[in-house]
Amino acid sequence: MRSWLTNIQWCPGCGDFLIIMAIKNAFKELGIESHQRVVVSGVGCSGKASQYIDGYAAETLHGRTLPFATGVKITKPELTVMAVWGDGDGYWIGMGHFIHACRRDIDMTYIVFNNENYALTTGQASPTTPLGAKTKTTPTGNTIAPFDPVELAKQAWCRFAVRADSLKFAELKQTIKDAIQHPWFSLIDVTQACPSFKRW
Ligand SMILES: Cc1ncc(C[n+]2csc(CCOP(=O)(O)OP(=O)(O)O)c2C)c(N)n1
Ligand code: SF4
Ligand SMILES: [Mg+2]
Repeated sequence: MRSWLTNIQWCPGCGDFLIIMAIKNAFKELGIESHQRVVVSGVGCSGKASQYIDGYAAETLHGRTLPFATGVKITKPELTVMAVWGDGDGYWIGMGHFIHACRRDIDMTYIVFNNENYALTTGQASPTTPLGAKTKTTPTGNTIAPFDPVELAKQAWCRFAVRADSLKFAELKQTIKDAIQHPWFSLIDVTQACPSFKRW
């Protein structure tokens, strides 16, 4: 059998590796088998995550992960539903879906791979790029203040909204397990390395 690593398309040192290993371990430790779960992703480097995790999967449109995942949960409530996407995907084009998913509070785990840039399209500024950061679209430094997605989720009535760091692997895995077991909507905003474009 071919390893999932055979076709991996991420750069060496990418934080995405750690996040999907934490997800895989969380599923394993909770005893949630591949036929009992679905990972829905968007478009971006992060969007490839759904291809690399065994089980049902869908790589959907940029910004539309949450509506797709919502439809899956409504029609197949017995499945454990996880939505994964990037900061550009989830916090810009998908922002409206994010707020209303918090309000609807349907049971799913929403993990944002937050590398603070649009990585697949080679490093443009995103809604979480820090002030002053130099990117392809902010060559003299970002002048638009980033927002705090965890605080925004709480304002939209999300009862499980936390930040995690992919480098703190054990904590991240435990947070994912807690989020999966939370019977409503949960957000985990995961800080991750992007050695190719995040140089701040
Ligand atoms: C509707 C639409 N708009 C724009 C794009 C181009 N596009 C593909 S990936 C991407 C950025 C992804 O950034 P992010 O969501 O942060 O994911 P990352 O690659 O950083 O993991 C964009 C703008 C697209 N595929 N579809
Ligand atoms: S561009 Fe960045 S986020 Fe994308 S695979 Fe490479 S290191 Fe990872
Ligand atoms: Mg990104």
